[in-house]
Amino acid sequence: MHRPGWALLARLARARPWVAAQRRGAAVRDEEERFVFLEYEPQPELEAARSEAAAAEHRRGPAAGRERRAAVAAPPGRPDPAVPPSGVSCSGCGAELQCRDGGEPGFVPADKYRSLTEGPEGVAGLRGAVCQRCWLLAHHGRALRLQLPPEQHRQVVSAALRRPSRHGRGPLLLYLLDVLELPDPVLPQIPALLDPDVPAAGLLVVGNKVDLLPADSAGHLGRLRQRLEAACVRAGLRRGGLLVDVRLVSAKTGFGLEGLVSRLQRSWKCTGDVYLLGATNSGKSTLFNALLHSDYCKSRAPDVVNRATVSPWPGTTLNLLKFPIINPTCDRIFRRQERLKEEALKTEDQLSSEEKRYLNHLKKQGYLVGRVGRTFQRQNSSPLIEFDPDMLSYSIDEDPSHSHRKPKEREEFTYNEVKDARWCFDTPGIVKENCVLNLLTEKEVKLVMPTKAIIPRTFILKPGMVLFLAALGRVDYLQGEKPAWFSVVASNLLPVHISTLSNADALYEKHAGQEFLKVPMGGKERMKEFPPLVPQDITLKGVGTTEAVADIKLSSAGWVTVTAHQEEELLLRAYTPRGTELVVREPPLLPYISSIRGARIAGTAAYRTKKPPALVENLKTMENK
Ligand SMILES: Nc1nc2c(ncn2[C@@H]2O[C@H](COP(=O)(O)OP(=O)(O)OP(=O)(O)O)[C@@H](O)[C@H]2O)c(=O)[nH]1
Ligand SMILES: [Mg+2]
Repeated sequence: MHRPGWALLARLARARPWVAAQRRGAAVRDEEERFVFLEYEPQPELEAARSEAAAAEHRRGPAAGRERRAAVAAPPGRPDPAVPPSGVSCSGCGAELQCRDGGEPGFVPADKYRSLTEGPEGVAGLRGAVCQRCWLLAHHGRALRLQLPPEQHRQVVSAALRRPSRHGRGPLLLYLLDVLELPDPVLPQIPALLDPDVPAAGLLVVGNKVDLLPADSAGHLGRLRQRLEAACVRAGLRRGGLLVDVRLVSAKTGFGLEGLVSRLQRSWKCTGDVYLLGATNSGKSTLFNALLHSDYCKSRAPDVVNRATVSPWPGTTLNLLKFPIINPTCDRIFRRQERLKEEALKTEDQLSSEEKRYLNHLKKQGYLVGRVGRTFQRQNSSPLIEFDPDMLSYSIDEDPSHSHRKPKEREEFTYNEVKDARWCFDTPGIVKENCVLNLLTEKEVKLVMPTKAIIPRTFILKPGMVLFLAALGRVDYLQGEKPAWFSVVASNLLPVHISTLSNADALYEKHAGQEFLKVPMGGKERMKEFPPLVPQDITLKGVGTTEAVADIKLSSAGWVTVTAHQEEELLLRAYTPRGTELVVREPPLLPYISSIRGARIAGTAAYRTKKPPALVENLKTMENK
């Protein structure tokens, strides 16, 4: 499969990011080119996980994808079918805890279940516990195949929104979407989820994960906001006055969250319940956790309510989770404003070493970072959210199948604290149909879902050249007069290959399922069950060499932004796996993305990559964007 000398080139690539592409490109010009850059090399733990998965796949032999997912992490604990369901919810995913059936949501191994319920409290002893699935997701990053059917997710959400309004006011809907997924396929479905007899008080659409996208020019956030507004208009949400605002945030790095809290407190105070809605994986639980550690919740809530389970695997949350919202009295708003003013005057140097460390950690993760503090908190609590949402999504630290220890004593809300409380609810995501993630195994999902700031990769292609994004997407440049620029915006862990029309089919045939194209993984057997790539012809007219004309979105695997000479007509053919959606996004999300590049790598179609620096809001050093 590999040419002689490949190992040496890979080593060189680690030493100097661009060398592999350069040397290999020079050697095999007119054949396929593989672009390996230092920043695209998997992290050691991911690589270890990948090899472990590959070895396991190999040992296991042929199996249907769905079975394979289940087999990856078979539940180790024993069930006891005689014990009735508990009526207590898992604090990570919301499913009802039970020990009857290891294949159903909310399962806790029977031994563990008994140890938690044998005290005087009975089943109440389960409060604060998590199911085995949440435990495996959080501690081992393993996904049990315990997803609800897509229709059930929708029913849970719809039933919650149709509950009679409690405080004489309908709920506020906080619809969260992943900006990388624009146009969000679930956004137009919101009206159908609502009951005309329980009118919502308003809809706030929040574009999440902005930390992943580099600023392609000044004002890029303003443009992203416009794209978000346009998506809302297309989804018919401007009609009827339901939509009140659109905002951009990063639930993971905190960017925009203080602004969101202020907006919520200003407009809704504490008049009704708030529901976090959205497609699976849009980041609802990550936002729930961030708000739980902000000025938005009652000061004791973080001591009583556990963090929701967060994972890159779609369909993590299975039922409602909630925390009580604080009443933003005049005094509280005043104290909060004072804190925000004080914090905005600080420079990075004035932060504590702990804060600095945490900030630097976030700056490595994303391009946009925000500091989320707490004004109303108990003395012993920490002033900042200090957790990595991917690694420490909740705090249960024992193995539910083996430990008999009870979790540490939990605090409870008093009657007065909850009797008139308004709640913020996390909800199960609405499943995206035609999404490539639905076809992938858990290891593959981890490579495809971008977790760190995306570094754009730009190539200059002539007609007759082909670009592969792993084995999940392909773009052929069929006809045009001049070369055009193709910028890949996708997880840094997915490889990009450049080939020619005459070699492309053979390349895919030979390497799909193998390490060379990386995803899917599992060799020929895996590819037997994986849908073939299907083509769609696209014609575009260039608008200039600095501004892109369109994004070709290859389902949820990422997209390719095309920049071409003005008036230049291009005929392209783009491919995604059968059953997944290919979208041509015009205008593109980041029209100037091709400018984020270094010098051309001699003898290849690639440019060196550039990673713009991260920006921190609420700090004196933050540039005004
Ligand atoms: N970079 C980045 N990643 C995020 C952000 N928000 C969430 N994620 C990641 O996206 C993945 C899904 O996050 P969740 O919070 O579990 O998403 P969800 O909407 O609750 O998903 P379901 O429960 O499946 O509906 C996780 O890997 C998160 O770490 C964000 O603002 N930026
Ligand atoms: Mg969730």
